[in-house]
Amino acid sequence: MERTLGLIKPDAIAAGYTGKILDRIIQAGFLLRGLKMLHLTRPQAEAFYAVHRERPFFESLVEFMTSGPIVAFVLEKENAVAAYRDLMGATDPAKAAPNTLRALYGQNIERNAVHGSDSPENAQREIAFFFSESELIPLQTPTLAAI
Ligand code: FUP
Repeated sequence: MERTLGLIKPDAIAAGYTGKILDRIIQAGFLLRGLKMLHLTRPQAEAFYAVHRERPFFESLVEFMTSGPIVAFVLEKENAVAAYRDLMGATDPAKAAPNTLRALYGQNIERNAVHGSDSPENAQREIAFFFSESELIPLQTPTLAAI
């Protein structure tokens, strides 16, 4: 089993897609190990996207990512990193495969609804960016029906 870090971005939350996106993820067989809503500060957004610091879209991206709350989550599944990137679709929603999260809920290459780690190494770093070990659920808790 592998873990990955996902985000629902401010555009998708403002548009009311939070529940639909989480439902798609759960129905696709990912286990939710951690979940929180937060509003990134500018230094946090700059640190999270530090790898893009020299890119022309960096300033606009930081502005967007701090424009409203986000939802952060840790997913677990076999090949979770690649599987969740498949579910998200291409960075540009216009190029994303039909029925992917970005095709369904993204507006453009910046306001593209969701984020997912791009490698297991980055997943570890990004999970630690948002969650302490004690905030991650190690085992699936029983459902109400099973109690
Ligand atoms: P992805 O891994 O699919 O999220 O894509 P990238 O790491 O290439 O880009 C990270 C984020 O930068 C994207 F989600 C949105 C933003 N971005 C832009 O705003 N403009 C671009 O041309 C490329 C990326």
